[in-house]
Amino acid sequence: MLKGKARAHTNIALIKYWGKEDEQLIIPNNSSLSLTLDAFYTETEIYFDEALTADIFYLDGQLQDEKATQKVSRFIDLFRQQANCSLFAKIQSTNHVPTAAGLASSASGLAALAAACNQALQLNLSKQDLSRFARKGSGSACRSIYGGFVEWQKGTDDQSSYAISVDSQHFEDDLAMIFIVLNDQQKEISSREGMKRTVETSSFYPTWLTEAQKDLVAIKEAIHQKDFIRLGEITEANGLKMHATTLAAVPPFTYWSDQSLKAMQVIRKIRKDGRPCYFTMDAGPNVKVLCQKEQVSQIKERLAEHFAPEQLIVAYAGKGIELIEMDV
Ligand code: 2P0
Repeated sequence: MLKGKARAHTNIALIKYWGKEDEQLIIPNNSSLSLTLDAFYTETEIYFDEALTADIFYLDGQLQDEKATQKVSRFIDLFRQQANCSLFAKIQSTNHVPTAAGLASSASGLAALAAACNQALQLNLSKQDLSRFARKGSGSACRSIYGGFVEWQKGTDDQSSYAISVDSQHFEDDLAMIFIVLNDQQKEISSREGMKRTVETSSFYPTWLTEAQKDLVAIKEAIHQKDFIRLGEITEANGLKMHATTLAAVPPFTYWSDQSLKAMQVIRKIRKDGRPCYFTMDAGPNVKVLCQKEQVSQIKERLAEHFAPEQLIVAYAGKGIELIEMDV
């Protein structure tokens, strides 16, 4: 039996990945930049075993159906091919999320699975190759290989599209992200479906691509200078531009709910009152607030005037993938 176990943390993009050049290989149309966080992570163990006659996949202790298992099987096939291995596998994956708030992430899940496969099949893949493999499971997963600030360089093909660690002189250690959990959205459009529709139909999409490129250059400069205000301004503006593309899609859609808009207003007000904080959103209604570590308790106190304590989750910069020793 071959076995491996790994942990990966989720990441939140400050410069968003939005749209694919190649849907099969998951080559993005724009480079992105994220912060890996400590509060949400996935631990995955995998056993390749001669005794198995099919792959079996448990998520949070629950045996998964054929559709979910097939998705995981196809991803593991990439590693089986590389290792010339034909064994079936048992996969046990656990998402560690502070509340049952729908924050489980494909980024940490696919990154942990990639690292577990790498260990079990003794492939000795470099971080760069592991990032390439994780990318083919879910784009944002390629960034969860590393801790702190991470840039996914879009590249042009399978070999050249991967994430790298951004040298920040530990700037990330000064930062925090407060999650405002809002589960009031009516209908989910997956990010995969949302970005596809935007690429194909949104008249704003070409502008998004030129703006994302400029924002990436500017945010790397802000990180280099450890300029929090600039970092926050670019983050907030870039997220808004991504979300603007969905309004010009055909048919139009938005991930924002009335509660998301309320959260944005509250954050602007806190900022106006002299506490620097900036929001960003992904393919759902939750709002994430980027702030400095030293300001977390005051900002959280202000947010608590509008949101219940269980809706507010504080995260700090997190680590990249870690291998975990197995007892058996
Ligand atoms: C991001 N998102 O950069 C962007 C911003 C959502 C909004 O990456 O299709 O699950 O598996 O590559 O990585 C979420 O999309 O999509 C995402 P696929 P993924 O974080």
